[in-house]
Formats: sequence, C-alpha cells, structure tokens
Amino acid sequence: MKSYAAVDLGASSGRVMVGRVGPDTLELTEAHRFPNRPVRVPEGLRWDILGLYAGVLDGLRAAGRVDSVGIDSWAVDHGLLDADGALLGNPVHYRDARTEGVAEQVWATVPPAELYAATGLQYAPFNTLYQLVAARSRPQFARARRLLLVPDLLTYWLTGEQGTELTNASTTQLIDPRTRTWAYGVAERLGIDLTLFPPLRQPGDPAGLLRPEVLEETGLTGPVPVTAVGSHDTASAVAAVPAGGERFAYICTGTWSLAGLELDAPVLTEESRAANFTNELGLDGTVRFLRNIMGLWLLQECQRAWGEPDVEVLLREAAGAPALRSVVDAGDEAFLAPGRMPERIAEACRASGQPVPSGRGEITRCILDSLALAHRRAVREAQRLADHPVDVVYVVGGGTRNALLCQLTADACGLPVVAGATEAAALGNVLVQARAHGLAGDLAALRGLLARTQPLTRYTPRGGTGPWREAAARLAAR
Ligand code: LRH
Repeated sequence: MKSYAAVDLGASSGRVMVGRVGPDTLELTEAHRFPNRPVRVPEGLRWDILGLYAGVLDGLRAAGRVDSVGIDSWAVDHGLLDADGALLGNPVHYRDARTEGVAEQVWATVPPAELYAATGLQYAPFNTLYQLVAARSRPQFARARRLLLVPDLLTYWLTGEQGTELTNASTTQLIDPRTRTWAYGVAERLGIDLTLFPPLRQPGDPAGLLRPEVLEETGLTGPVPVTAVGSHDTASAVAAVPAGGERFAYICTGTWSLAGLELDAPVLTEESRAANFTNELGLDGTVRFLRNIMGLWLLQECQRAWGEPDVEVLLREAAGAPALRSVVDAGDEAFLAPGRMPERIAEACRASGQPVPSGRGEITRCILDSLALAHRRAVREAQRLADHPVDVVYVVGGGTRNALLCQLTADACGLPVVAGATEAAALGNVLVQARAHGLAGDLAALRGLLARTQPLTRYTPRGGTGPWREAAARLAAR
C-alpha cells in the first residue's frame, strides 16, 4: 500500500488530502483544509498565492510521509515570472474585469469560428488567451519571461522545476485538441509568445523532488517526488467519475457545474461552437466535451450577501418553497462577477416576466431549479451535438452533498443520477499518482476501483419532465 498527497485548490478553499492506495483499496483522508479568499485591491481582484502556498506547506506537514505529491487547481489562471524566476505580482483572478471587451479585439484578428476550429474552446472571457491579450500592454508584462499556470507555479516552488501540464494547458485556448499540442497558428497570428510557457508535460510525468528547504519546512524526509496529475481540477474530477461500462454524462459540481461527456475526439462543429461547448483535454487521450454553468457560485454569493447562513438551513427552506416558479439562465455570463447576487437574480426574474423570488428560501429554490434546468440543457445538448446518447448522469464534487440539487437534476434530465465522491478531484489526483508509481490499470480500471471503494447514492427521476420543458421554454422565450 502506498500513500499520496493530493493538493486540490478550489476557488473558495484548498485542501491537502492523503490517499492510501492498493489494488483493492482507496482511502482518502483530509490532512488540512484552508480558505482561499480572493482579495480586491485597487488594481483589481487577485489570488493570495502566497497564502495558498503556505496552506500547501502546512498540508504537507500534516500529511506526513507520502510516496508522492500531486497538485490540481482551478483552470486558466497563472503567475508571470521575471528573468530570475521571481513572481511578478499576484496572479489575477479569472473573475477580474480586465478582460472586458478583449474578446472583440482578438476576434478582429482571428474570427471566433476560426478560433473554435483551432482550439475547440468555448468562449469565456477568462480564457488565458484573453487574459494575456489584456495583460500585455501593462509594464509588468514586459518583464515576464515565464508563465506558469497555478498548479505549475506551486510545483515550481516545491521542486524548482518548470513545466506546463497538458490538461490545464488545454484551458488556455492555445492548445489544439486534435494534436494535443500548442495551437501554433493561433499564437502566431495573435502575437503570443509560446516560449513563455515551459515545455508540456503529461499527467503521470515526474515533476521533480521536493527541494531541501521544503523538506525542512514540512518536516518530511526526502526524496519525495512530485508527480504531474490532471492538474486542471475538472480533469482530475472527471477521472474520478465512478462509471462502469454504461453510456454516461457527468456533472462536476462545486463553484462551477461542468456538465458534459467524455469523448475520444473533439467536436469542433459550428453548431457546437454556437452552443458554447468546450473541448478540454483529459486523461489518456480523452476529451471533456462540456459546458460551464455558474454552479453553486450563485448560492455562495447569496450566502455571502446574507451573512453566511448555514447551507443546510437554506436547503430546508428551499425544499419548502414553490418548485419551478421562477428560473434564471444559470449559464449566463451576467452572473460571473461577484457581488449583489440576490438582487441580480431578482432582476433576471423580473426581466423575464416571472415572479420575483423573495426571501432566502425562494431565492435558494430559484437557484437550485435553475441549476437543474441548466444541467438538463447541457446533458441533452451534449448528447445531440456529439451524437453520443447516455443512460445515466454521474454527479461528483461539492454538489453531491446537496441531495435536493441531485434529485432535481435527475428529475430535470429524466435520467438516473448517481452521486459519487465529494472530493472527486483529490481522488483523481491520487489515482494518477498511484498509476505513475506502479498501480496497474487504464482509466476504466481506475474507475472500477472507485466504484468498488467509494459510496454511491442513486437518485431516480420523479414524475415526467413536462414542468422542466415548460420552464426551459419560459427562459427561451425571453
Ligand atoms: C473549476 C474550473 C473550471 C474552469 C474554471 C475557471 O474549478 O477549473 O473547469 O472553467 O474553474
């Protein structure tokens, strides 16, 4: 039996989990959890990357002896390093406003249809490509010699070695999902210097050894290898979908809901672009064909506005509120920025001629119904666009704790929902490390181990999907 430390950083918290793995064993325990609080300074919204690194070190100390360490985090964001390898300022948060209007500039050079055909990435204002175009007029950028995505930056601090892990690189909009390497043509046309990125590495590749100073600070005894994992949290989470041989869709729930299919090849049609589906790269040659939905961010932001009431209380209130009375488009970019969420949801209901939810229970209900509706839409459209029907929807991540959301998703999709692990990203992270260090098996075998060892909860759809069709029509008619 071997032990692996999985560092998993989400948009609102980070954790270091320890996975113990053997041919028939997979146990996950939490070594350390710490908040990830974005900080607003006069120049904009920033990540407290030093605080996060300190949390990682605390977590490694708490984890104790492990056979390897792997890091995954949210996508697209990065740090810039100067010629000495020193970080140039705090990484910019993907919800920062600096990319407003930048897409139009990019599209004037590479039209959206060409960009999609070359990179397969959905339009999102925060794709690294747009962030780079926004950044390059700033004096700081002139000093940048290296760009490291967040997990790669932390890996560099831990080991002194630089690389660009592929699954996360695929969220930059600078990767060609067919060749699984850089989209050289796009970069050249937009004047983006790809030598800013260190060479690509694959999940499972070695990423160096913990530096002597890190060993000293964490009390660990070397050598401790760091192993590249699916460093995009969604890549790790999808690797940990406990699916068997059946045809499945997945929804990774947390701050975002990422809903879609695992495919062998990207779908780069004009129809898929119009539907804003993305083709991100996964483990073992897979493609994650999915749509980003605002997810529990909508509720987290309301909780913040309401003074952080207990989520269980809100869910009880929501369960008693009228169903499907008002819904909003949970895929709408209008909800991306932080602040005033209850008011923004009320405004969206008013603008679409629906009753305005009042009070915490009704607003929470509106959010959950809207998420389930967006899940339904994404699962249905993904099947059609990829010509890939499914019989079951797997839900993993933070939303698995939310039984009402899982049940509403089953009802809305008219399909059984199987809820898997809450800490799916950490499990996927651990499994990739385990495989790199001797555990035999392809993705299906890793998933078999998950299905045998992790608790699963099944939700059967209740009633017909008629009310959901009606609610979807209400939104479409806006
Ligand atoms: C989820 C996630 C998602 C990205 C977003 C920026 O944590 O990685 O896959 O689109 O953050």
